[in-house]
Amino acid sequence: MARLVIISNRVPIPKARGASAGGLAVALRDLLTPGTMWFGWSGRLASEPALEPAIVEARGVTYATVDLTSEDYKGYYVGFANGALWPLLHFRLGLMQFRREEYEAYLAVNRSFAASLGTVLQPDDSVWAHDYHLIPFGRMLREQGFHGPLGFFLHIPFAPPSMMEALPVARELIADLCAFDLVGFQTEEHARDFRDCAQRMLGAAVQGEWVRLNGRSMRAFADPIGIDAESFRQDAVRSVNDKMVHRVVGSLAGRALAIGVDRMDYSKGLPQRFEALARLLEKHQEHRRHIHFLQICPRSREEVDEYRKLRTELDRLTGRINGRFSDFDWTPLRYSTRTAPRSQLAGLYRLSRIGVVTPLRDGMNLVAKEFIAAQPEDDPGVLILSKFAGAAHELTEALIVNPFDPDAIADAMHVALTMPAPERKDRHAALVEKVFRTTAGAYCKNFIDALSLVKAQAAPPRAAA
Ligand code: GDG
Repeated sequence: MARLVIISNRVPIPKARGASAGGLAVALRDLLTPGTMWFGWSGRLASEPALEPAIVEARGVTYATVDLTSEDYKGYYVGFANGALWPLLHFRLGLMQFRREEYEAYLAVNRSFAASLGTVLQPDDSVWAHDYHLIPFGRMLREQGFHGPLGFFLHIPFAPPSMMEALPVARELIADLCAFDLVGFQTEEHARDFRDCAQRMLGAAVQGEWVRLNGRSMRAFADPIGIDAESFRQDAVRSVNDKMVHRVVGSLAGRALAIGVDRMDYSKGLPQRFEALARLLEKHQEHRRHIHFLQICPRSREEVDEYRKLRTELDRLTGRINGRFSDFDWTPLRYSTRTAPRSQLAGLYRLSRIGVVTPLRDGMNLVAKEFIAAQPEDDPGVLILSKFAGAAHELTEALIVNPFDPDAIADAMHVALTMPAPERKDRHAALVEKVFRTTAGAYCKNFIDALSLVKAQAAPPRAAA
């Protein structure tokens, strides 16, 4: 295929200090072969951003970035993307704040991204845009006369028509998605919800994965994201030599470790999870003094009010639970808002008897896959997984729970703590096989293969309607 140009909100230039801990940078690492370009926001604010992107070359990859003004950042990123789209697509209508001027800023930033990219784009490039910040980007690039293959992947869930209707500009956004040639979702459920929206809200014709609107066809399909399972496993094995991991082993004094790792986000079900620990210690008192729960929870999006509120709530819950159950030499809940280095994280997963992954709604959730890849095969831990994470569609041998039900999570923790080794090994073997099959590399290859075929496939007579 011709040169690949990746577009995302943030561009993780190698060695940038304070690089994001988010899932996207981790998952796309495999795509960065020499010749590729990655375009997006630099992460910097400027009073008058230049049209032409700043270029950095690293290991054969070109990183092209533009700055934003602080007004654009507030309207586009804090406002429409994270104040309206993120809650809506995570089924939290009550948290959605729609302001028309923020939507206008979102459109304006997408338009200026398309104009900036236009200065370095070549006609035979293939373009792959990522995530909810960039839904109108494809249409805008088309309006500038770009005719090459144009793909989009949504990392977060999609919502059914009954929920999408609540967003006053939903029709515009769904039409924008139809301007891409290929749109990927984490699960078939999300892809189907999108096709239903196109059909019911715009009158598009849908046949299988194909959507036809205003005389052009596009494909909406499921392409579940994964991790680089082998390198993660190796990091986990090597981490036995890490000093911090050693210190944690010492501090456990033979007690079981349960671990949660999440950006601090209201979609991750953290208060319910903390509550579940309290229920476990109430209902199954034999586990008192025998378990430590470690929640690693890097702070995130603190410009958005709801995230600050969540932090206050978690601080309060931590104090309440530890105040109630701690002994002078034992604290049940360890909670850190620091970002752990990746190798330490892998080591901490490996030590853990339970991985607790209980988002209220999640596109995929890579932590679930990382936990599985990191476990020792001869004595593996148990994954507790929300039925509303995309990962639950694949990782069916985990203990699947309803994340809104702290008692159910507590019961699953009890089952995990008492599960006999043969059952743990059987479940783990099945899960490992899946995590090593649906890797980040497989995800990228699926998408790129589909993108290279989509224009030919969309031509009549194979197109729907
Ligand atoms: C979005 C979607 C989808 C977390 N804390 C630390 C740390 N992390 C890493 C994890 C994992 C990544 O961040 C988080 O990825 P998730 O998939 O769990 O969640 P989101 O950030 O919400 O990502 C999600 C994903 O995009 C990919 O498509 O799965 O559904 O919401 O890799 O390990 N990494 C380090 N230290 C930390 O403290 N090093």
